[in-house]
Amino acid sequence: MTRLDLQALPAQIQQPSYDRSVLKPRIAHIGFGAFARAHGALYLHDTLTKAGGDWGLRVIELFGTADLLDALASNDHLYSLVETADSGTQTRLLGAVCETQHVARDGVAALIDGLAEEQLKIISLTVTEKGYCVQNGKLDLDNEMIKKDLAAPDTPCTAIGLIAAGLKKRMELANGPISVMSCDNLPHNGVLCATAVTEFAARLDENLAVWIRQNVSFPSTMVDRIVPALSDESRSIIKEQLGGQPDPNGIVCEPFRQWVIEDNFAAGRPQWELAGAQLVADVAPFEEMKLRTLNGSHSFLAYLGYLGEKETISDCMADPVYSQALRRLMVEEQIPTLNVPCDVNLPQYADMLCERFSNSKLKHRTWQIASDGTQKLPQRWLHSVQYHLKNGTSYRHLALGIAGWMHFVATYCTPDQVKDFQDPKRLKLSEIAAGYGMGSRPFIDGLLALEDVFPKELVADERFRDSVYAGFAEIAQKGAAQAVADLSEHASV
Ligand code: CS2
Repeated sequence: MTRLDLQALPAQIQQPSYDRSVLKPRIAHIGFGAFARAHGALYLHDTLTKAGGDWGLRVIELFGTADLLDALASNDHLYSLVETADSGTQTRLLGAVCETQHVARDGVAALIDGLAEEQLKIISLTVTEKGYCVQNGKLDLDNEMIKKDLAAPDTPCTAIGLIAAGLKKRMELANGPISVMSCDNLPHNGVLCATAVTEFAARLDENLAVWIRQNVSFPSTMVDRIVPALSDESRSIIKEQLGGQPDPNGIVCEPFRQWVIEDNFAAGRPQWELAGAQLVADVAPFEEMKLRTLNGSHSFLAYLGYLGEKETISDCMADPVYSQALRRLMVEEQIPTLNVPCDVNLPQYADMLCERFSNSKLKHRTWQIASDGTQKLPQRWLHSVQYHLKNGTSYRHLALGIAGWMHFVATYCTPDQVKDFQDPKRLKLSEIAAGYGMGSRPFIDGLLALEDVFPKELVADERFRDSVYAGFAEIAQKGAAQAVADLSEHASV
């Protein structure tokens, strides 16, 4: 395994200045993908830089192979973070991780034991929307992995099953309270995570569910940083930054970051505010703002951009047709639906998002963001559509976005491509796509009948169905790029 030669790194690369020998795993993070490496782990690193202390991070992976974690361990858990924008690039080595666990390497029993350790005070997770196995606000008992975990709770394969097993052991050992903190892009992610874990636990043992209610807090958070999946191009940027040394755990992201955390920790927390995190009583308005404006815009550009042959978000932003449509989506259709604290300046927030999306160094692929649409659409678009239907206001950008998603499904979720299509409901989607002719109303109706994506009362509204049919027909006739261009022909509301 290649080790980073710290002495040979270029002098400008900052290395951790705090005493890493005292770090203990006091936070266990499940899902150490690109985002977690560039976000939570950095906040902790910066907190340790300011205040020292022993809040170390154990990172846990439930899928894939242990290669990356092995490489991390052999580098004394150090890895590089490259923050890049058109205005410049900065690279540093992060040092908050002090332990790794991979289910395939260490065995699930070790992971469960680890979550029960008394010194551990927080379990955090980035497992994407689908990782919570929740449907319509409840634990999805039809989910195959949940069924499997409920039948064999000592060998869980889901994050929810693992957390429940760890909490059970913790209760049995009387090792005290703990917090479970979701860091995924879901509204009320703390409540959702609490629901999934507690409902799972209640099916195993009612006493465990009671213990969880009394001893475990589930703070909600709003997390934000654009971190594209690692590509060959980003690997070369990392290597170049490190003076020619590769770092398999290195990561490239934008300079911006934000973390709003509900200050509700059952067993203490690091002083993340020293690293710029906002600790608040209610995260909901921040979550809603970010999900609808940032993520909602991302999904709009992902589907309509990919269909219009734009490879990355910055390619979309470089095309005035797309960037103008995006601004109108935000200003006319998303911002009016929000209720934010009075010190948040929404027009400024929208300007900043446009600037972030235009970062041409990032190469954030539209195809990547287009993944898992069934998990993303409700919180990014559909709540806003419901607002507009109620108020009689226009939502034509949102309607075109929904139609764009439908075209994307029809085009790329066909039976011969379904295995590469990223969505937990891909089989269902491909059945719908195969069952009806492309562009037919029954195809659109088939998608609208997915009740956990499109709320029944929304689909029952004829105005909504008509707007989606119209958007779909427009894309079919003119292509996505022209349909986006024609959005500007309508008067502003
Ligand atoms: C993106 C997010 O892939 C996606 O769905 O919208 O990962 C986005 O980049 C982050 O939420 C930014 O904080």
